[in-house]
Amino acid sequence: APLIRLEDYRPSDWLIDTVDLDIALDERETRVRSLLGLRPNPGGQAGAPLVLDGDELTLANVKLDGVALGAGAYSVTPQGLIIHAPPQRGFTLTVETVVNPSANTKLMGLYRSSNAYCTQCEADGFRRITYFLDRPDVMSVYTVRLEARKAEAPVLLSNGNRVATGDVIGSDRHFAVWHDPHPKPAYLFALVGGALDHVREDYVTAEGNKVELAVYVEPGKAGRAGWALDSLVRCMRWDERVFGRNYDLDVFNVVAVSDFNMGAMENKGLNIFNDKYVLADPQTATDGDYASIEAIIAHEYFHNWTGNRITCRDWFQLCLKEGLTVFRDQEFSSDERSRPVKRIADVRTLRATQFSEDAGPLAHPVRPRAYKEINNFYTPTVYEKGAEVIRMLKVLIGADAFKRGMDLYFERCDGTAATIEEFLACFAESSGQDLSHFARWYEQAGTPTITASGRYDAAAQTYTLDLAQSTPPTPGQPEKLPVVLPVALGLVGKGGDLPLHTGSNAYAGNGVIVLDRPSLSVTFSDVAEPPIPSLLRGFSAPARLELDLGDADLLKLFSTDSDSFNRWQALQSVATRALVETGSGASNRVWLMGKARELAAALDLFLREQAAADPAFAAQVLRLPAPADIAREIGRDVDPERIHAAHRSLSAEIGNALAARLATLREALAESGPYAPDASAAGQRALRNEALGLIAIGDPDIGARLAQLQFAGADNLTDRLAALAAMTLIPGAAREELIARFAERYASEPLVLDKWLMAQALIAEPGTLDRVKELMRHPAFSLGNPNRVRALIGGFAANLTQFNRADGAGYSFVADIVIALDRTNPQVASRLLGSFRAWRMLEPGRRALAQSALAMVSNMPNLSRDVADIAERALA
Ligand code: HT7
Ligand code: ZN
Repeated sequence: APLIRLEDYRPSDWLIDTVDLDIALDERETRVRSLLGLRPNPGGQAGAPLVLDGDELTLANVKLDGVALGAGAYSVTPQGLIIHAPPQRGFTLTVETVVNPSANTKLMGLYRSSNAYCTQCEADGFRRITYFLDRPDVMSVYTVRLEARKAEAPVLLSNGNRVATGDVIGSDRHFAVWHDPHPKPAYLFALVGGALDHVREDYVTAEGNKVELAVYVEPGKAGRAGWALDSLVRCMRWDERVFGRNYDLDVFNVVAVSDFNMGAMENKGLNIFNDKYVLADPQTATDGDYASIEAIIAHEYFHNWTGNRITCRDWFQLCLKEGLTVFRDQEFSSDERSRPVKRIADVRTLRATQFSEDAGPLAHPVRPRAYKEINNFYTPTVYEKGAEVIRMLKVLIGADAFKRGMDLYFERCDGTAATIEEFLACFAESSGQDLSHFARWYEQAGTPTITASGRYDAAAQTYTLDLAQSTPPTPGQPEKLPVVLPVALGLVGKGGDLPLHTGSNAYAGNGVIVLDRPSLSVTFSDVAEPPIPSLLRGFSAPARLELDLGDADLLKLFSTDSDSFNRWQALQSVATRALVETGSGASNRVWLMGKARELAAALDLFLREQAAADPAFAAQVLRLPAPADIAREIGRDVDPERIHAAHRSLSAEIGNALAARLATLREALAESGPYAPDASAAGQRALRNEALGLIAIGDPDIGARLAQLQFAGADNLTDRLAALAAMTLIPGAAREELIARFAERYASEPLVLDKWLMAQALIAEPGTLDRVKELMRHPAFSLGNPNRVRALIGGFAANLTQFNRADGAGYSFVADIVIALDRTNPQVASRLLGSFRAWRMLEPGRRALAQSALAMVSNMPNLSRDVADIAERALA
């Protein structure tokens, strides 16, 4: 496949001002008539042919200004339709194509999910519906007439406002016409047709416009759509209040479908969701699901301004909409819930997904410079690191200048397909700062390491902090330059934060040092006592921190730091160090037990004095770094079994040492009253269930008894699933029995059974591979549904010890599935192949086996572009 490069961007030679679509839905032969209003682009190349994109289409006929084109006037290729000598003026092109939605297993373009018709057009699925200039900088006004059998599809939805409906006289069919007045790129087009139930609510914007909101779901599931609708209303108000953004159509529809490649899609006025991120009730959704639904509903809604009104000039600018919109959804959730707890959860995700991507062969800049398959660039780097870049920008220029910059961006770029340069220019203007160095964050891949050490001079009453940065090489970028790192800090004395006085011009004045060069020293004066530095507060930059602080100082920060994030981080750092030492073989189990006792003592005090005040925070504190985090920290010659053993020993020792405290805590937190999904009740459950996990590792007998009791007595899925998860840690007949009971109870709930599949796929025991193979034959599993694949096979690929089995059987199994899946759904296959991203850091035996599994995939004939691209880059 050709490499597409940012530097080769050229404006389109043609523009499409209007699109009139007439779509007659049929399971196997959907007819699409498209009338395009075209004109030459003054910024393009005059006299150029018209090259329309197309993929797997059957062309029925093509007319120019209403006249059928002769055979020599156009060519059809597997990639599209070329009109050789179009008139150099405005004209219309009518193109009729036929597509087969039932045969579309790639879930891109028009496809069937359950019994409904739906579409997914980002990034390049529209060309699978009709021939088009399928690029984001071609923006058009759409009018869409949908027609279908009334019985099959009583609901017909598209973008914009509904302008007409009616019956097709003399037939069993009906139609609806939708008009979207906002010009948009083709990737935001959507349609839905089917027999769907819905819940609805009227909404009046801050500007006084009435909007009909609705959430559509499969028949019988409307009772589970309320939380999504409620979340929608709350995020709409929030966007008005915080970003001054009002909604701009008369309707806003959300549709949940059960076959979807990603989480959701922000099609203008018609968001289409993976039903996992819409459906919720206490019996079938966990607290985590409620939080994800709230966040993803908000994310897609926020795209209406950051993505739709202002879209991307080209796909290299993907972070312009995704990074910014993730930032916006994170802020919304922080305001709705607990800001520190949300930040901790986001940083855990960032480290687990983005830091590991950055450390391996698939590392790439937030704005990549080249790609073969854009669908492989919907990555944690573009999304999560992209959001971190916006967060740093806000810290660097301050909240006021950030707000003015956003306002300027909305005003200046509204209705355009914009670039990162145009975005940054708004903040340079609003802040008066030169952001050219900051812009390096978009170009340079890799996670910087900040090295910090401090010196106290008692006689001079000064404290000097030496900071340095370095970024390891990444593919295609062997040499790295310094980036702009805002380091939020405090100097913690016995009675709390000491005042910060310094003449250094690296100090921004708001508790932030700007480390924008290879190294710098900052001296603080009037420091009356030796402080403990608390650095990178709130995780002010997406970097690794190497700080020369002993465990005793870190444990002091854990108990006294005024920054909640760094309190949590301090304890994590002590645990990480202990696990890295033992997991890399540098220290033994006896040494680890000493560390476990130190950690347990600190945790005991914390739980006694503070857990009740903020259970959600306490739950985060109790959750140790995951084995995969430790593997990443070790970084080379990783032995997953040794890390797992260390992790288990540490958890067991802490669980044992805290057994009495954890039991008391669980009783104090016992559920009173019916389930409520709010953050406070969820925080209590989170703490109770973290405690259960630790108890179960420490004392399997007590753990099993508590888990069984909890399973039997729970009135909600969160507690039942936590009981199941605790039992998966304890091999034996009782575990198998609970697994069977869970499956019976939820036999008709695919989304719940996904969690059941995943819980089993994550069991860190040698029998898991056989169990997973067996589960592939379970009626709950299907290779055709992305959620099922992600739960069972994706879960297995995330199982550090079993995916990385010493005999390589885990690699071969996943590789075989990637190859099988590639024939039907290349996007899901290539994401699964991404599980190999950390193979180079493994010890030599596993490394060789992983490499040959990757090579086996890479050598398969007829691979999709998606899978070939990942295999090639992973092996490079
Ligand atoms: N913007 C959406 C991306 C998306 C997507 C991309 C490729 C293939 C399928 C897809 N479904 C959704 C999701 C979002 O970030 O909001
Ligand atoms: Zn998005």
